[in-house]
Amino acid sequence: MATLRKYKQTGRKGIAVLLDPDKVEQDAFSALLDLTHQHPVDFFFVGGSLVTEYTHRELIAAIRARTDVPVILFPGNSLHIEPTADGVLLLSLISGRNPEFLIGQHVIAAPLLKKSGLEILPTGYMVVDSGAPTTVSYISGTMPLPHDKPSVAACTAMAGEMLGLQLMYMDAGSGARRPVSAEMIEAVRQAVDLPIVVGGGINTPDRATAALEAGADLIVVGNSLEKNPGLLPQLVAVVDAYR
Ligand code: 1GP
Repeated sequence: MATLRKYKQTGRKGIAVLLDPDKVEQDAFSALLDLTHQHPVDFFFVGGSLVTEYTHRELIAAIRARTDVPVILFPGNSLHIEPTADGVLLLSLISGRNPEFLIGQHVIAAPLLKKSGLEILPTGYMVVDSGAPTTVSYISGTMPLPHDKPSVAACTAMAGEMLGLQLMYMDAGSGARRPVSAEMIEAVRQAVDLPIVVGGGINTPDRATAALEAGADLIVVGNSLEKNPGLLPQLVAVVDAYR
């Protein structure tokens, strides 16, 4: 698997499509998978902070039936571990101060993960304020990083890198009105030498360009592609320009 860890080392940039098991709508999902044949994406992320239909296994099987793009779990908690994926973002919610999402869920998941054979990707997860409450902040009981405090994000990322985390994921939350700012991405880019993943509200080619220009290695797009799979070719074209 073209592991996500190598993105920074190789200078490669990429796009991951986030599929939330609760929101997958069959026609749009089929259209999206068809489009990825001509407009290849780097990863499918599967998950979300609150999932009510536990259909990860079926969703992964449906992806595998149509494409060989690696599938990475984006779990909201330890119940969302599905061994048929390729890897898992082991998220440590370092923007928050809730021990449950810094270590608690990890302890519960550890024996399952050890047996699973999944590639474990220790990830510093930073939720960034997007101007409105997000599901992830509410469910995790944490305050997001202030949108206009790049230095706080930079120090948080530095601490995460020193603790041994291997990726940084800055997320404005699914459907965010305001994505993570270029200033904040730039500050984190300067602060750490890790692959940087950015998501939340990236719903236009311009927003994708802004995140990549500022230093993101991988952008994550969910909501806008669920609503409009036809956006995929434009987003892939933006990423291709950096390949
Ligand atoms: C959310 O980063 C992801 O966790 C993707 O966000 O659904 O807004 O694209 P969107």
